[in-house]
Amino acid sequence: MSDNNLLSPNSAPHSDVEAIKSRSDYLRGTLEESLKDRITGSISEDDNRLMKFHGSYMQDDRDVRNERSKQKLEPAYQFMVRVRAAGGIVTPEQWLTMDRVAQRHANGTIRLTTRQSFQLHGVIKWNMKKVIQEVNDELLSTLAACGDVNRNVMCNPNPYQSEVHEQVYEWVQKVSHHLDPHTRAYHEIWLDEEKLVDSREGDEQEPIYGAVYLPRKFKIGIAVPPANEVDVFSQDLGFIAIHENGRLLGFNVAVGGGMGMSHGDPKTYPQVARTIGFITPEQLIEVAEKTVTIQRDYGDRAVRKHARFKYTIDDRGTEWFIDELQRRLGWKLQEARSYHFDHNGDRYGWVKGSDNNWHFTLFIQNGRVKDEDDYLLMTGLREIAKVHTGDFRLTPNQNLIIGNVTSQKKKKIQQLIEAYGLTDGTAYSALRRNSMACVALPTCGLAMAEAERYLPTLLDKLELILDEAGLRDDEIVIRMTGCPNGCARPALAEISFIGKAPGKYNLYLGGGFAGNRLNKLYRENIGETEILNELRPILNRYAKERTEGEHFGDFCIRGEYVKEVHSGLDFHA
Ligand code: SRM
Ligand code: SF4
Repeated sequence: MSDNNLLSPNSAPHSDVEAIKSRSDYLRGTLEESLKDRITGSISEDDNRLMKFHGSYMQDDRDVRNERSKQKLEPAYQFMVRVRAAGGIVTPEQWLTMDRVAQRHANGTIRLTTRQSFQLHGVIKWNMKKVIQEVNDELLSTLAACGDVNRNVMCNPNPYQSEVHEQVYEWVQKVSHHLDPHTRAYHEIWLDEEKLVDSREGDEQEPIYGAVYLPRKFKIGIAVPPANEVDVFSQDLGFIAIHENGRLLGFNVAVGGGMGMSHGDPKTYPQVARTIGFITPEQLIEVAEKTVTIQRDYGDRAVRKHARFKYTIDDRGTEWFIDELQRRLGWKLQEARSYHFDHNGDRYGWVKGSDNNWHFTLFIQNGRVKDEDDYLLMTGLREIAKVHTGDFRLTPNQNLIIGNVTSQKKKKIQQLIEAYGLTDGTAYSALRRNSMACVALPTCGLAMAEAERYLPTLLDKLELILDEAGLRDDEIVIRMTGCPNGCARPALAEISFIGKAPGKYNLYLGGGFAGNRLNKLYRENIGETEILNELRPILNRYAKERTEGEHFGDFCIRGEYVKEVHSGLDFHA
């Protein structure tokens, strides 16, 4: 669409959230008072909006919602706390802190997220300050983990291409830091730091975001080909590292991806980012900053459902964006370079980096780190953290890498892995190893169906079909979310389920194996029996008729189960 006749969406009346941000005094609102209020375990709706920028959401335990309502009790209010770590890399000490905080102040589990962050669930209001302080004491932060700002910057987690990975990670940290909010509110409210600025006197400034921040969340990810674990085309702004013989030459730039949509609203859709050119490493920060400011100025502040960067780009056109970006930069992008992605899943088990350090990728079912009677995952990781001298790396597929293990330390770590039976997933089907599910029930207020708690059971049943078809070791990417917001990036999976109602899912097929193509709706609103009945014949036919190296998603298109989707604009067509 040409931009000539298009008014800035900002000329329409702004949404309520814009008003809350605007009067919040750089994210302060009445949060401090709300946290001190002893009458309720909740905070006000306005403060809850602001709380997101500080890295937390108020939730209630949906498993007990009806029961509590019958007993005329207020919902079981609790808070989810999200802790950011650029590129998902943390030290063993930071891991131990997350473990301790989870045991003492949350529900005793740690959730590794699809954006390489940590989530704690079940923190009560009275413990919020303690949690955030302990996290900050270990040099981690929750600021900007949520909210209308740049979120955790993602990066390929597996440093097997050590030199180039190190160079890329440096840029990940720099861009993440560059886009951090400047407000002192976080330090004052949570860390009891002195009020150094008088925001009312205009001393406080957000040089990149401005006083009302962005119209909506913004996400950046950097991929190092041939691996695309970060699903770079799902990002608002994606960078694809172009490297040669261990040297980073620069990045291809891709813009306007995103996964969220709403059921029954075709104006909302998932989209893949479009590649617009190549830049040198030194140009990355400037490109990121200018892109963010374009979205700040042109993103829709009236309708939040239409406020993501992908709609700004689709409404005005990629050419418009390139012109505006180059105008703000004062220089031109180079032509995009060639590269190749061959997967978006994790490489499990031990891998040796080109610097001779070792990295062990563990399979963590749907990212939930907890102890169960027969599997002491959380304890095992704690014991490893106590002796580990390398790092831990959260993967975008909700798994965990015990990273940078020296040859000398490898034996000790391997002993602990064996002592606790920690699994690299080899005992499971390749389908399960390539699976992800979002949190959904009981904590997510937007969930329409189960995801994390149900996908393992569905996989048990699908594995029987795979065994019959001889597909147990064939890699197929499968994802499930409890609603169409797309937190496990389901629109990029070869098979995906998006929750519609309790026990009911839409089934999508045909995504690209390396995260490079959207899938398409195949069946709507079906339960488990229908899911198994629908997938059995397709998997059997795939086993018999696939061509050499053909992936399941490609087969679903060749076999005419679904049409190929080239752009989110065709997703519902
Ligand atoms: Fe998400 C909202 C969990 C990654 C798209 N997401 C939520 C909330 C906070 C629900 C809410 O608004 O009340 C969920 C909290 C559930 C809970 O109880 O913990 C939630 N999102 C998650 C996590 C934890 C899923 C997981 O299982 O790992 C991921 C945390 C990421 C992080 O560490 O920062 C998570 N969310 C994503 C992703 C994937 C990604 O970023 O790579 C997406 C799709 C990509 C994208 O943004 O387009 C995603 N989440 C959403 C959306 C839809 C946004 C949209 O464009 O419409 C919402 C709803 C919203 O923002 O209004 C949402
Ligand atoms: Fe909640 Fe929906 Fe995200 Fe799942 S996809 S965590 S149900 S918002």
